[in-house]
Amino acid sequence: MSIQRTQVAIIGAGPAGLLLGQLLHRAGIASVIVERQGGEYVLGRIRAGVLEQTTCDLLDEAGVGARLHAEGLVHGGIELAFGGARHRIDMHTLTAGKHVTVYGQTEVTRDLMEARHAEGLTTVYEASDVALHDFDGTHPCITYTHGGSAHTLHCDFIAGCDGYHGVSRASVPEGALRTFEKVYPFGWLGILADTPPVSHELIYSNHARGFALCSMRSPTRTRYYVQCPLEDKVEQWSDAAFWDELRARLDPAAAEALVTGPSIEKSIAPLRSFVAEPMRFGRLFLAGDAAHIVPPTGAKGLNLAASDVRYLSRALIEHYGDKSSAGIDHYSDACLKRVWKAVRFSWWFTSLMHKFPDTGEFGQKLQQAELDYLVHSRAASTALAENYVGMPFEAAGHPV
Ligand code: RFL
Ligand code: PHB
Repeated sequence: MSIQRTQVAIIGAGPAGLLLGQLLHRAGIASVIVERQGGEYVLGRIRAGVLEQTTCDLLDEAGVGARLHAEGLVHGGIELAFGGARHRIDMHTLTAGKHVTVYGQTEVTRDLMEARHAEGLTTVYEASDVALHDFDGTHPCITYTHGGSAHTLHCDFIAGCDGYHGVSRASVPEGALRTFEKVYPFGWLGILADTPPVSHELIYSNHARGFALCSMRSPTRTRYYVQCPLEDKVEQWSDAAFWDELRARLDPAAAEALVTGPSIEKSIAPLRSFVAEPMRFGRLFLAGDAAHIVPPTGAKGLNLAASDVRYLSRALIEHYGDKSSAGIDHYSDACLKRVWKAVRFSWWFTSLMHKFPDTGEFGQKLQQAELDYLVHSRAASTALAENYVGMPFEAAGHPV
């Protein structure tokens, strides 16, 4: 049995936990990260690929932006495919010069892990039975099992960065939490392949057979998705079946240009919108997927995790530096304002682009009318572009 102490105990070594640890370290605040899985397992999860400018800025602030700037692909637009043609949304022009960067979550996680390792900071991988205690008082702690023995970590604060299925949100007493949820009646089947991207920008396709997305990780590695029934199992989908289905959902020019190859990874993700309120309980803060989930259509999941971490790191730095609790007290409200904007955008974009089993031809006609309006109205295109590149933060740290 070992007993240790740190300032901030972080549960979860995903992008939220690692980024928080790095930002705190640079401000001289000590943290220990406790993670259920091994490091290689965390790196093996293929997830998000699009970073907002504010996320890139935060990675710079954390001192891990070098490879992102060298290898990240700057995108000033996206393409919407429907009715057999593609239409470009020029985000760069519509948002007065903003863009997104295509850089995989795996790479973000790797950069953060390496920086943490280089600084000699503690991450406990393969920790089991993590439990949170006394976060409603002034002396919280967490307990866990590692290497067959029991450990207690005393701390000032606990950051619950342990994702949707984590222990942190589940530790909050019933009745203290309100949850809001929408489950979508389909999933995304995704594959990763070493093939050149079909287009130099992302293609979001609305098709009578269902939604498709052509994304990428580099000029030689693609990440493609097709909407699939929730019941589908990954084993049912051969590579050939995936490529046929993707090709069928693209406009003729893209279908013709599509280069196929063996998949490196293939997985199915369900789509869900979920928010837990509030995001703070005494000395416990929830951040990232532990507090909220969005369907991936708007590419907001990872960016929201970064935005929570931005607020939380600033709040804790203010607490230790200025002895002020203003940031801590404002944390939940500040995050949730931004979270709900991303939840709305992701829901809207999902609703516009997917085939819904229950809305029938009427629903499809409405989607076609809205898509046509969207690509021909500067006002509507601007609303999409503004949300896609990410909402700005106000100077005072409060979201617009
Ligand atoms: P993560 O990445 O889930 O990390 C949480 C970490 O906590 C660990 N953990 C525990 N550790 C200790 N004790 C416990 N009891 C624990 N329980 C869990 C986990 O092992 C894990 O390492 O959450 P974080 O850091 O908040 O980051 C959020 C992002 O990962 C997430 O928002 C995005 O990846 C969402 N998402 C996508 N977002 C996009 O923007 N574009 C995408 O294409 C996209 N695809 C996805 C996704 C999320 C998926 N999930 C969660 C199933 C595809 C999938 C499959
Ligand atoms: C991805 O590259 O994995 C990706 C890109 C954009 C999205 C979702 C996923 O909206």
